[in-house]
Amino acid sequence: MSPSKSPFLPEPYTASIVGCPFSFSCKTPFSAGQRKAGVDKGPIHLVEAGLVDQLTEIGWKVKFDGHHQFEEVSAADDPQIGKLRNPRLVSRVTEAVAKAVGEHVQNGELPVTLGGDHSLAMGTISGTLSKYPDACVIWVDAHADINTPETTDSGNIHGMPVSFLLGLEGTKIPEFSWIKPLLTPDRLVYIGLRDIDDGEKKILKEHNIKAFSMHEVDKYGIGKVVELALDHVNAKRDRPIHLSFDVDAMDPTVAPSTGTPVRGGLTFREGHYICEAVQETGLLVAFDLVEVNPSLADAASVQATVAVGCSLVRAALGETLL
Ligand SMILES: [Mn+2]
Repeated sequence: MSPSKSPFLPEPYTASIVGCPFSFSCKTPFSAGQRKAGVDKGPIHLVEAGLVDQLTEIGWKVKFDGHHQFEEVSAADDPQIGKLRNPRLVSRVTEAVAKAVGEHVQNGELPVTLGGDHSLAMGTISGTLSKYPDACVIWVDAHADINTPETTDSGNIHGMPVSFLLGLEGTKIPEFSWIKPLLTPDRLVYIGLRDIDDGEKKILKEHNIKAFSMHEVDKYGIGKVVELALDHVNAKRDRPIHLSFDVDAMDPTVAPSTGTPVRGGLTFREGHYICEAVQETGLLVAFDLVEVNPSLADAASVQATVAVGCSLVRAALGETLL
């Protein structure tokens, strides 16, 4: 019951919880005046469920200074840029998250970011790359989140963070110029995909991005998939790893309370295995658990999703079964 030896983190191992109770998604198109970003209580629920004590029990020093406070940008001051919805708000919040995560990694801490929607990864991964520019990213998700401002249908930025991190065509938007596109396609790998837009499929192919969909999880088993994923982004097992885990990668029967559930997802054990195997490498330097959204289901489903969320974080930080 303790974290693996890390070549990157000084002892005592310290986890810093970055709680981001915010969601920028808009389900239906509406005019700028009516637009409203939603508060997403997922991170608050995870902390209230005892996550800080749980991580302390498995050997971490845990820092948690309360949930992240967000700057307000009124909808009237934040009209669409092209198709992008809430662009200034998302940019400002994710830039602040990048700063917070960047400070934690500079301090030798492992940031555990709880979200909130996956646009937050623009911030978390930028923060990680500010200290570890050669870090690789394992993105566990039902969705690829790699639309560009040009390929997106919805305009929701939570479907685009990866394209900004890679600096793909169409992402050079002045409001997001703070993002340094340090990530390269060869240092990114997906696990769990099953709901990919046509435009995204094209991007994955064009940039030769390695992705293990649920088809490969079925075909090879999760053990082999994680090994192949690590071989791809981290062949020598010497690069820092940023694990960005969208709870919607899990099957909706396991984690029902999330913004965009897609059936046919990871089982409880498959999700945990990914976290355990990454932890075993000793190379984890940052972890995101996002899209736990308790406003979207009945009380029992919310409780189940929050419990799975806490359990995945524990697995990523070194809770072992034996
Ligand atoms: Mn996602």
